Amino acid sequence: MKHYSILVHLLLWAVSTSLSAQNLFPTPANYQRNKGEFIITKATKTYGNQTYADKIASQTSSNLTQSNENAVANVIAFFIEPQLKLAEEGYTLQVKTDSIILKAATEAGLFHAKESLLQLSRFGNGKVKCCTINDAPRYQWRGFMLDESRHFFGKEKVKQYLDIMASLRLNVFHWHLTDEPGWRIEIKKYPKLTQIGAVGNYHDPKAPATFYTQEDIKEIVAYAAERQIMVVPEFDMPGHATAVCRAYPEYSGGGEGRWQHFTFHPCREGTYRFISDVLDEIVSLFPSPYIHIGGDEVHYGNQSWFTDPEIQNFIKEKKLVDEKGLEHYFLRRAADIVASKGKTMIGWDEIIDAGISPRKAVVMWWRHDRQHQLVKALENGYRVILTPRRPMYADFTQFGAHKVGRQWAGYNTIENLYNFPEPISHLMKGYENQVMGMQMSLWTERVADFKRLDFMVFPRLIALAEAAWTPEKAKECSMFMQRLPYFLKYLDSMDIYYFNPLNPTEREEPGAPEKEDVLQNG
Ligand code: TNX
Repeated sequence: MKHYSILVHLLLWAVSTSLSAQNLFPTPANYQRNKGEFIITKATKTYGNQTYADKIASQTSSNLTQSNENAVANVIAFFIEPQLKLAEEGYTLQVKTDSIILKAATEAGLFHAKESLLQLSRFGNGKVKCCTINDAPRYQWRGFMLDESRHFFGKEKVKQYLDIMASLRLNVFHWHLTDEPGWRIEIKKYPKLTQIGAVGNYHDPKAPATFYTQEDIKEIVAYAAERQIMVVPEFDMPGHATAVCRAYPEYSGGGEGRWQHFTFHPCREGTYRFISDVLDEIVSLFPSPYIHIGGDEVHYGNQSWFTDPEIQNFIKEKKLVDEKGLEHYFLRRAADIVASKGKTMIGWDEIIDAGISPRKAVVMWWRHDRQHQLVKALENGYRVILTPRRPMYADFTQFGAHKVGRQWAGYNTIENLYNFPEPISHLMKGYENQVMGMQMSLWTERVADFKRLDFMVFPRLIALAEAAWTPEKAKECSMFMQRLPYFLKYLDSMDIYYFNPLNPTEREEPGAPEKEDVLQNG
């Protein structure tokens, strides 16, 4: 009988140990539950051992959820100790009944520790169970991409998403600011980019100009940096350049019908000067070491490259063989321009074939149906970020009955995102060090308002955050789905209109303005 009760006790302890990890998104690498709890009250003191730690301490103190129970005087202390042997961005969090100690070797690590503590306090209603956490991310690149060319959402919405990203320990905001319907960033040297290029959106080509001023950009970049998030801008070229070429037709590479002005003119020096000038302003606004230059889907709109005598002569003179060779020439020039400004370029997986040195470029793998492109990128020495359409594109639907959004031999459920990248880890065997991480990407052809934006992003972004942070051995999808309501409640407090996979018919699927869907599966 005695043995039996010890066994029951042990079992209950084991269950409570794993369940009590429930209040953290993403699940930490190591969590150990200890006896007792720390009660946060008005009297709880916070302090830090140096300037940044002190700043984090005071931010925490104003954001903690307090319990209405009493507690003995207790303290929360933040330490930056550069000599600590912790992974970059790693941290430890020790909760005892009378103290909580958070430690990291870097500012990013301490910031993540703080966000963990805020979640523990929020989801525990001011009571934090005693525990020891040793945490560090699986991947250094944990990203979210938002396309604001197809539809524009503005500063306040972006800030709200940055807040949520910070809570989820996501650290890269990839900002797709230029594409066919609109150019969304003020460039002082080329005012027509915003006077003309910013007019219109995906469903209404005459919509009034919407864009970010340089002051707005600085504000967002600073807001993100405060939250340990890097903002990586994308200036898409040589395709998806329609908005630029409408404003400055002298740089247009032609194109036909619907694809008129889709590409840059690939053999005029003026084009490269223009790109370099624009990048000068972009580089001065974004401290990120990376600049995304797109490079995708050129074949949609380069019809004139095949017929224009100037372009055909250029191909012959430069011995580029054909239009593909010309595309690769363009990409090499773009890579050199970016490198000349001290930055590393990122490009979609088309760039692998352009002969750019892997020291100069990082590849975003997006064509899930072309796994060989991923393998080739790795074999050729490129660093890679994983954002394959399946399961990482949030413009795909997430539930069988949903009608608005993309599908391609299925759709992207929250579980699909959570379980990534395990289904393809065999492709990356031996090249793990070149895999920087992954991101969920939201294209907004069919997303025109906040309601639908929220619905497509959440809660899949929470699953992405855990997939990118938590080591494989600590990932468990069923447990994640059980814990999910805690975070959904937090999203409620921010008025986020999320899809609830635990009760899929609870809310209506928001629609999008009608327009013939011209997306191709290129
Ligand atoms: C492909 S992903 C694109 C985008 C579209 C998206 C829609 C990529 C590099 N190009 O221009 O918005 O599909 O899913």
